[in-house]
Amino acid sequence: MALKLVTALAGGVGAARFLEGLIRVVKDEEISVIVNTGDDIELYGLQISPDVDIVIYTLAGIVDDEKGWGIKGDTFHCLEALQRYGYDTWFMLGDRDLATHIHRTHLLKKGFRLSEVIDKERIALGVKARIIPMTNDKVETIMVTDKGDIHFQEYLIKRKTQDEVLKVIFKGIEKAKPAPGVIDSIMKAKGITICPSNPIVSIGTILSVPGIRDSLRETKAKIVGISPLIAGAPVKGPADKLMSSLAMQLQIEKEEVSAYGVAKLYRDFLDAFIIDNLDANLKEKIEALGIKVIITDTIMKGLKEKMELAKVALKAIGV
Ligand code: FO1
Repeated sequence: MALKLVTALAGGVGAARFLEGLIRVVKDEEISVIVNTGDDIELYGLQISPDVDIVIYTLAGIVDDEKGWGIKGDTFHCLEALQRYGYDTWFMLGDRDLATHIHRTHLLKKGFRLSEVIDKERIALGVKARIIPMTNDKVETIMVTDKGDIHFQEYLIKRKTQDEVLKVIFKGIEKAKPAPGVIDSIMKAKGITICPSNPIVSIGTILSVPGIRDSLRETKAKIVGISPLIAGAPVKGPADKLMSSLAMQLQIEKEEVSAYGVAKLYRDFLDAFIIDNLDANLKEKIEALGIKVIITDTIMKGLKEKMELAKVALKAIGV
């Protein structure tokens, strides 16, 4: 594999927004993105990889900017028709988006591996950055809740995070192998960024694939994280809620549901951590973990802010 300059670990919307800035300040061919696939779900016989699609659609410039997922201007005729057949259509699959899932499922059935399918998808959509799933094996993020075991997408979208989460299981993770290129892109990168994604069900899932966390500890590349929490809350998603419910297992205190708590979860491999101006008071505490802290504006309102944040991250890893 040709050496890439920057490798990013990514979940969905937050990561994609950061990467939109990154591809504008470093050549996109020089970027490898390792994406969470624990959120993947099969619906209507189709294989859906939401985080991968969010990253690819965003970098291809076709994402629905407002929602952060799906395709800009998409229609939902197919879903409406499925509803008439009696399907519970809680997962909003647009007509154009469905083409991606049909294509992916078709190729997987023909025997291509997920990483090969994703490579074809990003090339067809004109994305030059390399997009790699964390694994080609099936891993499912299951929320163990007071109402039973629920797939992550069902917990997030259908049930709107209303259930109390007792535990998170990454079903299949013990046997999962990093996809081709994952370990190499960590070991051979000049620098690594941990995108502002959910530390439990996005980055946490990637880190749980056997071998990935060890390679982050071993690589000579500098590693910078961007806090997904600002003043204790995420821009999007249930990161704070999950950190609070799972505090004991994560070995953090409930009061540590903050950029500090996230830094603690990554302390064994992080060189530097970017936190928001609003969290400047956490600097000393995080530095006491042995992590360099950079304080800046991390709210990515527009392209300018995304590029500024990417520049700060690149400086931190010496690229
Ligand atoms: N997120 C929602 O909040 N509601 C949806 O109906 C929904 C559908 C959807 C379809 C395709 C896709 O690629 C993503 C979709 N997402 C939807 C986003 C996604 O479920 C989550 O944001 C991520 O999995 C969390 O990273």
